[in-house]
Amino acid sequence: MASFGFRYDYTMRRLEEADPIPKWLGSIIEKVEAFGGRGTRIGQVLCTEYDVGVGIGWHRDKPHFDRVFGLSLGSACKFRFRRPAYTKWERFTLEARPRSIYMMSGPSREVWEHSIPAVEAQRYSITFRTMAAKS
Ligand SMILES: O=C(O)CCC(=O)C(=O)O
Repeated sequence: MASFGFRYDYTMRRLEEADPIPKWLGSIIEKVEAFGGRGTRIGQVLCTEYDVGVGIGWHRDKPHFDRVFGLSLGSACKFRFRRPAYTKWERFTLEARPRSIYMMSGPSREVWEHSIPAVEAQRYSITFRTMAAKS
């Protein structure tokens, strides 16, 4: 896992500056920003490798970030969402195909949690985040 721009320090529970976003990501970021529409400025990038059997548990991304874009590479994965619905969970699963991108914004960021079950084949993701406005 490698963070660029900023990284969230789980021990200090705060955002820290990380290495600058590498130049080779520049043309991909341009495409992500175009996909995000006017005013989209990516401030943080996270590159993640999922070995066979590795996934990620239920969570929402930190509030320091606003929108999250995820580029899937390698194998496909089930990108699961859940939100509380009375005594149960309402669920939704997105098939994140290789070379596809998803965007999480609004309720998918702030209300729904997401997780990825253990992958059956190597997967990589590059996630791109815009920064939340400082309050
Ligand atoms: O690998 C991904 O596409 C998403 C990873 C994730 O859940 C996250 O960065 O919050």
